[in-house]
Amino acid sequence: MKETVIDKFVRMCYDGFLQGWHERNGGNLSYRLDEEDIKEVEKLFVKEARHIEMPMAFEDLKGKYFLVTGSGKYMRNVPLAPEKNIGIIRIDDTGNGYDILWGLEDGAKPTSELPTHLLNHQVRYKATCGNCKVVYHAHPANITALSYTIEADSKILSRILWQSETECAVVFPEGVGIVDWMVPGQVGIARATAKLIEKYSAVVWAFHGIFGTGFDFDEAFGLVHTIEKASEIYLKAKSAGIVRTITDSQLLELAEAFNVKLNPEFLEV
Ligand code: 2HA
Ligand code: ZN
Repeated sequence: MKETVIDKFVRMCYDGFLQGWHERNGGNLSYRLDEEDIKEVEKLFVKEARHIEMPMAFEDLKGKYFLVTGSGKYMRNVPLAPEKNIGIIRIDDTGNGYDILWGLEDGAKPTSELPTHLLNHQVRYKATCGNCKVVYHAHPANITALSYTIEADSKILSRILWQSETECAVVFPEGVGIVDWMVPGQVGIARATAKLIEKYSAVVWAFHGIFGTGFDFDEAFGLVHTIEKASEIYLKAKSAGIVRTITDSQLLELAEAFNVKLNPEFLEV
């Protein structure tokens, strides 16, 4: 049977839980629906939608539809009752509010990180010529642990990741951004993240977790998975004692072989 867009969303939520990235109500996911997706789900829309105002306007997202996880909801429970734990919203014509068209039953609201999700969608949409549809926030242990071992510097982080697993430079040749510790769930951290997500497909939140984006669920999940794996390898190698690593000229060889352009600001050759 064909997997619907809601099925794919639910599967990603649970996949993240199985990885151990969603303790309690940690993490959240949003997906921008395209025309085809909307046709698939519009039969589910309620007649009288709940309307909610937001603390800021999202001018470029007016009229866009998003599947989102619910505030305070556990990723672990999403497959048991999608209509209670996730929902579909449509940003209204002012860009300053939204209507809940499906799900988030019993008065539930979208994720507490909605400002960061929507701002990331807005920025990434432009940066990828409309390709980016998924924004994913997770709390993987190794990425978070790694953020305690370095300054909050995107170059330092990106070089560590590129050097920790050969695949990394190919998967994120532009690097990975990092935002220093800030209070989550607020407009300030949303703006700081959006500034970096313009350049990087993923941004680490120091001492907290990561935001990863992608044109589909596989790409966004795979990106976070790759960064988490590289972080794990780095921490293991560091505790065993690093005696050598992938060199910059090897990174360049890799970039040539896989036809990607590494961010020149992060190279030292
Ligand atoms: O609980 O992950 O950042 C949701 C979060 C907040
Ligand atoms: Zn979080």
